[in-house]
Amino acid sequence: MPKALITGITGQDGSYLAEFLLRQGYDVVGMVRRTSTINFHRLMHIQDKITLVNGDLLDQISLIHILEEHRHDEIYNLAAQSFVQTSWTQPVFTGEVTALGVTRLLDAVRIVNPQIRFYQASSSEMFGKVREVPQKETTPFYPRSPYGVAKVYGHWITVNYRESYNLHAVSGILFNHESPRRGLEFVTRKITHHVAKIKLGLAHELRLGNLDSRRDWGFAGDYVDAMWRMLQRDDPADYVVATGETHSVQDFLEEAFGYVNLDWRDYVVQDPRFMRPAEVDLLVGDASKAGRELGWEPRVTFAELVRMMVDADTKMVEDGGTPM
Ligand code: NDP
Ligand code: GDR
Repeated sequence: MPKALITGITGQDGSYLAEFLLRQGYDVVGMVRRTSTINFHRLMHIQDKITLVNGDLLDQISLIHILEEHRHDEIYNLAAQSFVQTSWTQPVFTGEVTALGVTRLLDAVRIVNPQIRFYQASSSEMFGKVREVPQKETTPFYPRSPYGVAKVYGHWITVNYRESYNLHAVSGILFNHESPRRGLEFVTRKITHHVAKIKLGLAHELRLGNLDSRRDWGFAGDYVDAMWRMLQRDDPADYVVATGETHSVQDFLEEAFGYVNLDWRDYVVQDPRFMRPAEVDLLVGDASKAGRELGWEPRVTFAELVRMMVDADTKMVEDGGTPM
């Protein structure tokens, strides 16, 4: 039975990847950091099938101990301070976790067992002020946030450890991917959660920032499959994972409100608090290398994704449940 470690298992992608690896017959170990309240709500349905261990990307000793104790075949490094807006107010912390955290983990791999295959969660945010459209593996980076800058570091240190120490370390440059398990602060989930509350009469407005920015939005469940495929190849390489379609925040609003027969213009208020000091205006990825070499392609369309999220939020709000 292959054994995998997932850092960031309590997050959106971590929960989908854990489910995916369990279906592939893996022994799944998830690293969680110590918190005063338990935040395993995305994992509750599979908690008895996985092993959770304590560790933190800020503490390299904890990483070395985990690798020594569990002897993994694969590591998926999904842990990060992943909210772009917060990276302006906590730039140093973001750098410690999202940039230097990658080095701490890579170096633990080098020390404990350089045979472990390593996946780094790189991001389309690295393209920032885009140098070409669509963006592919060879497109130069121009990050526009402390988060994007930290991810560029994480990306290059992964490439560097592959080239310096011959590690099987790969970097997946994933474009935005969403789901009913997306954090409530990200724009897609913020919209679908508000649509559900407005429809049910529990909210009356939605305050947002820039409605013109365009993103390449896919479904998280499709994207974790690409992560796994990257580690199954004997020849480590980096891949862009995207749908190849781009939509504005306003398109997302139209699709989500329209689905429940409401007009978004009646509810959305633009609020400077949600504007960013520097914006990424347009992202759209070219995932043809992943298609060719990994046999990967996205399955869920933009409209299906929006509807899936609105349906899930409506059910959750109706049931009075806790957000995933
Ligand atoms: P989430 O924000 O949902 O999850 C982040 C995870 O990282 C959480 O489990 C969090 O733990 C954990 N974490 C944060 N800091 C630390 C730390 N110091 N030590 C250990 N764990 C920590 O992110 P997603 O699931 O959306 O994304 C997964 C990864 O992919 C991230 O690296 C993100 O930057 C990257 N990415 C995401 C994209 C997307 O569209 N979703 C696109 C491209 C890249 P806790 O629950 O305790 O906070
Ligand atoms: P992003 O996602 O920054 O692309 O990072 P987010 O959903 O936060 O923003 C997308 C776009 O929507 C605009 N926007 C708002 N965003 C938020 N969060 N809240 C608002 O009220 C709002 N109004 C407008 C933003 O300005 C932006 O243009 C995500 C994260 O998952 C990263 O970790 C990941 O690396 C990238 O996607 C790819």
